[in-house]
Order: sequence, then structure tokens, then C-alpha cells
Amino acid sequence: SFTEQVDTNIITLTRFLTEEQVKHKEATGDFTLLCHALQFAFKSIAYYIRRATLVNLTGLAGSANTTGDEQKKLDVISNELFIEAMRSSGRVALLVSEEEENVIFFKQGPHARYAVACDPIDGSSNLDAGVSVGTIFGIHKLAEGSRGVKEDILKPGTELVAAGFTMYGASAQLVITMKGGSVNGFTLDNGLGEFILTHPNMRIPRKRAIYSVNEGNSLYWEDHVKAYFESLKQAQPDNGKPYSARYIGSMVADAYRTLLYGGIFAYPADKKSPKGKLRILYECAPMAMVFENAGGQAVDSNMRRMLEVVPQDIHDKSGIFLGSYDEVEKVKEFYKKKDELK
Ligand code: P6P
Repeated sequence: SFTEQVDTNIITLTRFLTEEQVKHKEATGDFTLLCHALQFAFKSIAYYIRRATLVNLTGLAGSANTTGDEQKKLDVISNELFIEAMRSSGRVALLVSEEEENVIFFKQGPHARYAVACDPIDGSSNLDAGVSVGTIFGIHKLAEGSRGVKEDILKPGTELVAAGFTMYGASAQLVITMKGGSVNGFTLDNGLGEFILTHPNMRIPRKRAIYSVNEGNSLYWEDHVKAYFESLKQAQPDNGKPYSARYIGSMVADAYRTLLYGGIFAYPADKKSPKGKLRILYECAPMAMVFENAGGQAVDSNMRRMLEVVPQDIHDKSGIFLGSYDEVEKVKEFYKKKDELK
């Protein structure tokens, strides 16, 4: 019959968040409301990106952001959208955005118990080329009694209450994980305007012969990093084949592929970027939480667990190796030999 054919077990993000909330008796609903504001922001950004080329939003806005890159109109719109969505939720005391030099403090009431870090449009330099870009976010809870100060967000990723990203590709894909929880993927149904659970309990393959790094930086890499990537290009003992290379240059797209297929993504600290390029609060730590909760690993250039790295300031950067459990173990093997490999 018809009902047997139709998959009626459609779980929307809204239903998923409510089911999560009722699992925690002490839940006030504040976190759920914050997540509704997040999903509103993602839907709105997805809308603008889908129309970007049509309404010529991809030109330069003429202003430059704190990190000096030329700001594209979509960066500006997405950043403002995200800020307003967080402010109007009434649950966010402070926000760190890649596009804002300083912390944004919202004048809020007692319900504002969260600090949010975000990169509203990560990979925006690829926008004009139609490459998938994304929003990356991390959510911290304020310390007891705090009204919201910078220190509330300068914490290790182990204290994140939730993190994830939305990739704006053929359809918008949201990946979200909560502290100690699983990783769940949702696909935006543009017709309904609903995120539908399409990838429940995502688990990254334990290993996969795919590496994702900007080889154009190899001149600046440390010797053990060069030796590691060279080793991937040799015939591997298990099947006699070298690894495949896949690099998009948009972290959300490279991370999403690595999460689905397995492999290793890396942006090592090097002579050109001694502290690395990717930012801890809104690129490295949220991705590290997603990958760990999916059974993978994330370490910095000194092989420290990324989630234990504590940023000193809001735009601090780090080297990062992110991916399948066994693939990160291989990096550690080369790191151990670093003094021999000089
Ligand atoms: P490169 C995009 O600008 C970004 O911040 C990340 O999304 C991406 O992984 C990285 O930089 C790409 O950097 O130096 O390889 O162009």
C-alpha cells in the first residue's frame, strides 16, 4: 500500500532538538531556542548563497575584515544575519565572529547563558567559483554566575556544549554534535524550509587512503611533515597503491568529505604560518569535536589533542591534522621520528 512505500519516519531538526531536550529533565529550553536561532541563520544564509550570482552578490563589498581579506558582500550579509539571529534569540551573552575584530557582547537578561563562536562564511574566497562554502560554529556555556566575559569563550574545546557546521553545496548540509553525543547530519529541503535528518549517527571510517592538504605549502613544511606526506605517495604495503589527493581549499567542504569517506585533512603550522592558518575557536575546535564524536581524531602540529588546546585570544590559530583515527596515528609516528628526520 502507499503508506508502506512512503518513509514516514521523517525527523526534522526541530523534532530532533525537542527530543534531545526532553532527554534532559533539567533542560530549560534555552539551548533549544539557541539552536532554533542557529537553524534560522543557516536557512537565511543558504537562501542568499543560492541567489548570490543571480543578484550579483559575489562582487567585492569594498570593505576589508579584521584579517585583511577583501570582504565579499555575502560575508557582510551572512555575518550581520548571524549576529542578529544570535542577538534576537535572547540566549547568547557574547559572540565571536571571524568577521569581527572584537567580541560582540549582547545586552541580555538572565536567559543569555551561552557564548557562540562562528565563521559565518568559511572559504569565502572560493565563492565566485561556485565552490561549497560553509558556516562553522561552536557553543560554550557561561561559567556559573558569569554575566558574559571574554574568558567564557577562551576555553578548551573539551568544554564545548555543541559544535558543527553547515555546508552550502547543492543543498545545505548541517552537521551537528553535542557534548558526549553522536554526530548527526541534516539536509535542507528548500521546498519545506526544513532540515531533515539524512545522516543519523555519522561514524568516520577508521582509515582511508585519501589525503587533503595544500601541497603548495610543502616548501615551508617541517621535515617530518614532508616525510609523512611523501610516504603517502608511495605504494602502500596493504595494496601497493599510493593515496589519492583531494583538496578543495574550503575547510567545510574538505572536512565534510573526510568525515563521510575517511582520510586525513591537514593544515600544518609551517615556516610561513608558524602558528598555523586555521583559527582555533571557530574552525579547529568545532571540527575537532565533530570528528572525535564520529570516532576520528584531531591534533595540532605538536600532536596535542586539539580539544585540549586553550586559545589565548579569540582569533588565535593552530596547525591541525583532522581525520580517520588510524590516519592521525600515522602522523604521530612521523612526529615521533622528527629529530631523526631533520
Ligand atoms: P589555503 C579558507 O580561506 C580557509 O580559511 C579554509 O576554509 C581552508 O581550509 C583554508 O583557508 C585554505 O587555505 O592556504 O590552502 O588557500
